[in-house]
Amino acid sequence: MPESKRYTGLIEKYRARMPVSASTRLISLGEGNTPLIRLENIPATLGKDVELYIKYEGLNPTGSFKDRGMTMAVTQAVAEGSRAIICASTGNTSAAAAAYAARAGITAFVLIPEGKIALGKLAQAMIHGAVVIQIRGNFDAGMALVKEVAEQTPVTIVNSINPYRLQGQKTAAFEIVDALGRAPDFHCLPVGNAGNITAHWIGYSEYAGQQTAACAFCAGQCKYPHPAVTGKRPVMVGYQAAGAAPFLRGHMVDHPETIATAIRIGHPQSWEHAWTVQKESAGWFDECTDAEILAAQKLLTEKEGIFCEPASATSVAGALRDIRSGKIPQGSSVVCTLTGHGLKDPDTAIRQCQGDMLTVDAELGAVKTAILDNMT
Ligand code: AN7
Repeated sequence: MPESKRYTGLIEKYRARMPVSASTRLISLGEGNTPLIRLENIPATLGKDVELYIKYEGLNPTGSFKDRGMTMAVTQAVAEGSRAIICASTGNTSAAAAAYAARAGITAFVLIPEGKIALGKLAQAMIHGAVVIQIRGNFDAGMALVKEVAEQTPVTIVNSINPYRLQGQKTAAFEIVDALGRAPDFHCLPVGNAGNITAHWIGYSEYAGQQTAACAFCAGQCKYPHPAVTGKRPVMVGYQAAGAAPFLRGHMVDHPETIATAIRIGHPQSWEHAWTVQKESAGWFDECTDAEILAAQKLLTEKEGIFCEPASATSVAGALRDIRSGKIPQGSSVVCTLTGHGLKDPDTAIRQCQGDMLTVDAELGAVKTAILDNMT
């Protein structure tokens, strides 16, 4: 295949809209270019006429949307001569940081809350050779420590407070508009630190030829003024886990709790940006209980064949509720982002299915009975 046809990642794909120069060494693992899957079975059960799409970000190289931001943040860190990156993480950022640091040949330090990150993510951070520092505290405590330690040691922060992260993540919005030929009417996302909802808004705004106060790069004087691709921007809707829902409480939450450990965050780093997104897009925030989140995760796996981690299912749990109630009206096109792959958290998946497995003797009659008893 000619080299020019090979997909080589989102910076290369959207190079004219990314903060790189012709000579920048790109640190890429072929991230982005994820499928936009139209749901076929779930909408029929709602009795509502909506076009419902899933942006399946679990298909990125390390299994989450974090790769979009990390390719850009690590590319920039290397361009600046940094030898080490650092992040606090509920798991996915640490997995992405570990992989992209390995690719770049630099060191990744990751601070994770002890006992509160999903097994797959821990495996990733460890196998890629990151220096894993477990803290006896939650993500918010880790984030505060990372900010302090980065002032006293030569490390580059790659959490989403690093504006290059959002520049990478904005490409998800570009891909959606490129795939649909227009922006959707509604875009629903799970919200933790609110970096991703901010990044999507930056992307949609850029493609619409409009500026947003949420973009550090275009505040007042866009560094990347580009002709508009579409005039329209979606309504942005952010869903939080009920036990970790500062945007619903209207203030920071000190002891966040949810089974969706990826969004077990009480002090969102993009607090101001997210409110800007809500106002500029005329969107809203809402919350989902752990039971609703797990039910949406199971529904997607059983009815559509799509396996995401619990935090990701929050977007679908919330969207289905708002479609049912009519808050998202009939005739709308809706995109829900599934931020991470289901295999990230095998423990929670298996716990959801206790008793669902049959054990029989290794014998034809027993297997045949098991089949005939369970035909649907
Ligand atoms: C699967 O990895 O914050 O609102 O440290 O892993 O942009 O924070 C993860 C966040 C949603 C929330 N879904 O996104 C981390 C981390 C999944 C996630 C979010 C995360 P933001």
